[in-house]
Amino acid sequence: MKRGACFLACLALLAGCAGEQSAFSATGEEAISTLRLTWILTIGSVLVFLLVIGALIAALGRPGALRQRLADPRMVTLGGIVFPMVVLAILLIYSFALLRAGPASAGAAPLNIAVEGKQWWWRVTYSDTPGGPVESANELRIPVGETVRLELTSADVIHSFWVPAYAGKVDMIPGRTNALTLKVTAPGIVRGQCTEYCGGAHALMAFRVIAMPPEEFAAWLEREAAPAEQSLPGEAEFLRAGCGACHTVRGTPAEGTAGPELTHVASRQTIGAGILQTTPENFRTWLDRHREIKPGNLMPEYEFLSAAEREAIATYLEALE
Ligand code: HEC
Ligand SMILES: [Cu+2]
Repeated sequence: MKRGACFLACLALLAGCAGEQSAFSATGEEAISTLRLTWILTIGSVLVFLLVIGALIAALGRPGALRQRLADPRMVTLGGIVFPMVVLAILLIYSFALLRAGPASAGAAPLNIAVEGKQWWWRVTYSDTPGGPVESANELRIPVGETVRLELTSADVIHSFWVPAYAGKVDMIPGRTNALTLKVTAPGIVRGQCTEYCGGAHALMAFRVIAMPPEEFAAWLEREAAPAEQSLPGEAEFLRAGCGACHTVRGTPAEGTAGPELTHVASRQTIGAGILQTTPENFRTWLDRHREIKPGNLMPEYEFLSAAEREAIATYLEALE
């Protein structure tokens, strides 16, 4: 009974290892090779452990031919010195080769995307776009099968960029630009998370990475580069409330940069850096209760707005596709 419960508890724990934010569901080249190394090391060390324990049991057992052979000095040299040296040397060389820094595939120029960590969200800039850089936030879209070079920086304190399904984590350090090269092998949506404590809302600083077929990515980027539709209902209320002091909606006078850019916020998957699903309802929830949902975040509260103004602003946000 007790053992059954333990087993179930272990299963529940293991379930946490799979899914959208897991190094065990690797689809990026770097994560795939790291996972392979993990399995080789894990299985290899279990085998060696069993071998040693087996020899120990044999040596402790009744005298016999096997025990005689284990006591042979040559066995000590072979099993105790040569065997570990050979195994460790092979593993060392293999892991050096695996972890060698550099682009996943030389040749074709990588696609450059800048990601800036900020308390407590991510600014994402597609630098190589024909019409000039295109800014977005809290969501990274990349083409499958192409080499993508991320330039990781920080606007304030140290953050760390980690998408377990794609690659190892890289710190974002003020005053430095760290590069991370990604090459993703399959389309899909995975989750990433800040992994360096960066203050109050650190645990609520997540993002999505969406790997898309290259044609879809190109079409998406073209749409993303376009300005927002002009004079949408609620635009006037949005501007009057002062949201433009911190947020940009391209094509309108809103040109602030202290908060995430909102030109196409309704076509992103989440609001609040991976915290709320993007739905019409959740734009209202964010406006009304963002301090409750994401304590400490740097957007001011807007309780002084009338219900009608909030409704108009939420309707506007919803239309920013
Ligand atoms: C003082 C600057 C400031 C002002 C003014 C401001 N915001 Fe924000 N806003 C932020 C910051 C900072 C964030 C990021 C919060 C976080 O996720 O940590 C944010 C996040 C958001 C988000 C979520 C975006 C995303 O991609 O996650 C929306 C939507 C939003 N603000 C709408 C508004 C609206 C509407 C107004 C006006 C009523 C407004 N903001 C006024 C700073 C501001
Ligand atoms: Cu953090």
